Amino acid sequence: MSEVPKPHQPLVTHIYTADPSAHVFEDRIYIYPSHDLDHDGPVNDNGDQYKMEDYHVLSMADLNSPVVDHGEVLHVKDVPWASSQMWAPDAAYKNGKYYLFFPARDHDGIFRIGVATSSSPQGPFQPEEQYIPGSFSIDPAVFIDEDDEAYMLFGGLWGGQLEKWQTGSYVEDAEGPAPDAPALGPRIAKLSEDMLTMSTEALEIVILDQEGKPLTASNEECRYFEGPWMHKYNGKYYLSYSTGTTHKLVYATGDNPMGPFTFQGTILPPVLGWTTHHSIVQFEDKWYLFYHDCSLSGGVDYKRCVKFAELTYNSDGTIRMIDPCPE
Ligand code: FUB
Repeated sequence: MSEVPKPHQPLVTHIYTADPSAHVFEDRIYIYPSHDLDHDGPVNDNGDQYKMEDYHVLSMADLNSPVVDHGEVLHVKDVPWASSQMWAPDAAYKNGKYYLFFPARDHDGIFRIGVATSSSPQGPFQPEEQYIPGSFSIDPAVFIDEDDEAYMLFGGLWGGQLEKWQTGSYVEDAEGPAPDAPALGPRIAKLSEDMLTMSTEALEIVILDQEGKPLTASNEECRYFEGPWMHKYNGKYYLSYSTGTTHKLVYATGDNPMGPFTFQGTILPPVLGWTTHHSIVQFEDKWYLFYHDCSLSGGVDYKRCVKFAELTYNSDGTIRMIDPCPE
């Protein structure tokens, strides 16, 4: 199956895809998305409708070449520690190997993050027997800095269970912070040299407003919800993420990957569907946003499609907001 991609159009239409993590490996653009299932099961705030069971890898030689679906590269039945819900993955390259990082529920229903390896960016990927020790919640995003230090960001509210880990252990009925308290931030940890474990504690990233005060939990226009992504542009670190309940992709900037970050603004306003989730990648001399919406299914929240758009910066390093429906 191959289709030539166009900006703001589904990259592929033969399967439902979401949560695109894009990388340039071996001079091609590789996209590691979630693979949404078509089903009639329950829909709720716990995210039970996101019932994904496997991953496909997509790639293209450039933005004017057909998209190739490399097929199923990992299935939940092949992951000993996982039971269900293979949500947003990411991939990384180090030590001559490709690593697929992915969240799934363990056999107790708790989201954990696992890793699988391959000699090729196309997969297939061989999972580790156990999830990454000490991992929890969802949406891993791996950032490798210019000094080769690898970091894993992760975390998502509600169905992603981040609220349940505020004490450092899993508390089933834990609530989020009070409205005027600092919002929960994504977590970040350094990865070990072999990329299979966290070599530091998973610290919470603090996101400040323009006055230097932590964003509060009630500030749903700006505060972190899920889907972290980190990239570096002109020596600055950019942390971008979804605001969840207000359905935007926004970003903050900082001088250190561990934070703090200062909120800057919106990258993509709401698109069709509840979730919004993205990645940002440089290919040759341009930057691109990969994102999803639900246009392929006419608006069914759990039947999504991956798209791309060019991303540009102002001379001060701020990101120009992208119009998801250009004329
Ligand atoms: O695809 C399942 C979940 O929906 C992801 O993990 C979230 O980021 C949201 O896109």
